[in-house]
Amino acid sequence: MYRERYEEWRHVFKLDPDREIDDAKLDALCMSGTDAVIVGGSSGVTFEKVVELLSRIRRYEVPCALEVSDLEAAVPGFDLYLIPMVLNTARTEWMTGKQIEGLQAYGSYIPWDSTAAEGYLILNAEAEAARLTGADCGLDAAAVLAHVRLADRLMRLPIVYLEYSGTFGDMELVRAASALVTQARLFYGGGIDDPAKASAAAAAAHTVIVGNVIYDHLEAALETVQAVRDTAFARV
Ligand code: 1GP
Repeated sequence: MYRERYEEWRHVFKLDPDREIDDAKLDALCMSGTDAVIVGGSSGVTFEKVVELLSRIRRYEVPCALEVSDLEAAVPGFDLYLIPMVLNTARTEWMTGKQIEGLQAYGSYIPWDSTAAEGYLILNAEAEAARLTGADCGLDAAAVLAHVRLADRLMRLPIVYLEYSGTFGDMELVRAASALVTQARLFYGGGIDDPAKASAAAAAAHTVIVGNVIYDHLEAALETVQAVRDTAFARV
């Protein structure tokens, strides 16, 4: 089932198909000991770019997931498909609209055993994803936690993703969200650019996602793997 594919993940690298990465760097990432690679990005993601990146990652054993943000770029052959549903936007196309379009077009072909929805909360107003989706990033802690309950309890989404892409988030809030979920796995992503931040996020969330620093400072990105490995999730 789909949950088995990610329930042990603690550290994940997220690669953007719209950004270049050379073979040596990709080799270092895929051989780093990370639990998985997610392919995903907010803009400029095309079928061709996703196919190209997948075929390069497939030289390695590391599990590879596709975060489907654009129907045109839904490429077969991944171990897991993650479908974001943005919970903190009034623009319903990002919550259910694009998903329904996808189901109408490809409903019979979707590999349900390897497909999971992510209840997405975008919390950095400067992030490309926030601009694109019109996310309300001004939520206070109580509102964030209400969204987490909406995802975990009411909607029973298997993953809740606190997305601070581009900035390091509020770890106290992440910890509170992790404490609240009952069946969902809590993903955290945003601004992890050194081992200390990776470790703090790993204590607060079930799974930490490392993105941008891959392109800015590969050595620091690689160091986050061990930092997460050395950190226990701190149950509260
Ligand atoms: C982006 O959550 C990921 O979707 C990781 O964020 O790029 O800031 O590391 P960063």
